[in-house]
Amino acid sequence: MSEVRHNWTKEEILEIYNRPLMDLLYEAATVHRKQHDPNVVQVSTLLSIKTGGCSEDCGYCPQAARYHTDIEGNDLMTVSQVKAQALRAKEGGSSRVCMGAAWRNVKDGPEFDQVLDMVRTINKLDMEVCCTLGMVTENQAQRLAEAGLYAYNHNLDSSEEYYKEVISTRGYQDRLDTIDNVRKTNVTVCSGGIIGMGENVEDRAGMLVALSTLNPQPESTPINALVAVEGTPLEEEKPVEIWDMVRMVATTRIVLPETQVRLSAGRTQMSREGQAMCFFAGANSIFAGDKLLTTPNPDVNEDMKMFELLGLKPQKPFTKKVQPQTVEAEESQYQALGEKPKWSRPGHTIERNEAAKAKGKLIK
Ligand code: SAM
Ligand code: DTB
Ligand code: SF4
Repeated sequence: MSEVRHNWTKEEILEIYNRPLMDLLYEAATVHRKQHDPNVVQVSTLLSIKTGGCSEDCGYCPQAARYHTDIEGNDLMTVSQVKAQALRAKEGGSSRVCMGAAWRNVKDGPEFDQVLDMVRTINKLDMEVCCTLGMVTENQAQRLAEAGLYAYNHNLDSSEEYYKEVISTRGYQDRLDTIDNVRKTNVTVCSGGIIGMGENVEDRAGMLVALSTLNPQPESTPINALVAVEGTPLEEEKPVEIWDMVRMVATTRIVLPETQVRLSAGRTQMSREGQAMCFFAGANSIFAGDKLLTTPNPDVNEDMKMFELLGLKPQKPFTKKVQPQTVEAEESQYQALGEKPKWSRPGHTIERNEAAKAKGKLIK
C-alpha cells in the first residue's frame, strides 16, 4: 500500500507533472496498480435535474443565466422522470447516477424535499447516487445522507488564485466549507476541477495541493477538460491537448493514490488512444451517456466498444463502500432548519465575464 500524504507542496507536484512522460506514466501506473484493479472502470451517468437559469457567473458554465448560450432551461424534474432515466442508465451498465442542479446552493423547501425523494428512489434501485447541487450546509448534507446519498460532487475547479479569475459570485472558502460539511456525514466526497481555462501549470498543481491536503482526500476526483461553449466568457479557449490531460491524470493519481480519478468533460475531443493513455495513467472512472449536463459526450455504444477493445470492465455498484440505508422522510432524524447561511459573494470584477454578460444582454 502506498502511503497517502496530506502535505504535498506545489513544487513537488510541479516536479511530478513536468517529468519525462515515460517516467511519469510508469510511476502513475505503478501507484494505480497497487491501489486499484487497472482493468476496472467505474461508470456514472449524469442527469441534469434542473437546467439553466443559474444566478452565478462561473466563466466556464453554459447554465449561467447572465450569458447567452443555446441551453434550454427547465424546472426541476419529477421523481418518476428521474426514476425512468436511472433505470435506463442501469440497463446501459452505469453503477452510479449523478444528479446536477444549476443552483448556487441548496435551499430548504419543497424542491429539496423532491431531490431527497429522488435520492431515495435511486438508492432503492441499488445504484450509487451522487448529487451536485451547489453549496450545502451540514444539516442539508445529513438529510441527503439519510436519504441514501452515496457521493456529493463539489469541485474546487482550479487553484485558489485562478478561481478568482473565473468566478466572482462565490468564494473558494465556501467550496472548502461545503466539502467539510459533506465530510461530517457518511457521504463520500467527489471533488476535482477543470483544465483548459487559461490557467498555468502552477494553477493545476495548486489545485492538486488543495485536493491532496484535504484529510481524508476525496474518494473521487473528476478531471474535466473545459468544454468551451459559445456565449460563455471562456468560449475562445483552445481545446486541451491530450498530453496535458494525461499529465494531469497521472499527477492526480500519484498525489491522490486512493481516489477514483474520473475522466470527465471533454472526452468527445479525445481519441480512443488518448483515453487509453489516461486509463493507463490511472483514470478509473468515466461519465457515460450521450450528454454530460448540457453538452455532448461520446455515444454509449462507442464507449462499450472502447471497453471491449481495451479489456476494461465496468465496476459493480458499492464495490468501494457499502450501500447506504435509506431512511424514509417520516422517520427522519433531521428536519429542515430553514437556515440562511452566509455564503460569500466576493463580487470583484472579471473583465471577460463582464464582456460576456454585456454581449448576452444585447442578444437577449
Ligand atoms: N451548480 C452546481 C455547482 O456549481 O457546484 C453543480 C453543477 S456544476 C455544472 C458542476 C461542475 O461542472 C462545475 O463545478 C464544473 O467543474 C463542471 N463544469 C461546468 N461547466 C463545464 C464546462 N463547460 N466544461 C467543463 N466542466 C464544466
Ligand atoms: C464534474 O466534475 N463534471 C460533470 C459533473 N462533475 C457534474 C459536469 C460536466 C459539465 C460539462 C458541461 C455541461 O455539460 O454543461
Ligand atoms: Fe451555476 Fe454551477 Fe454553472 Fe456555476 S457551475 S453557473 S453554480 S450551474
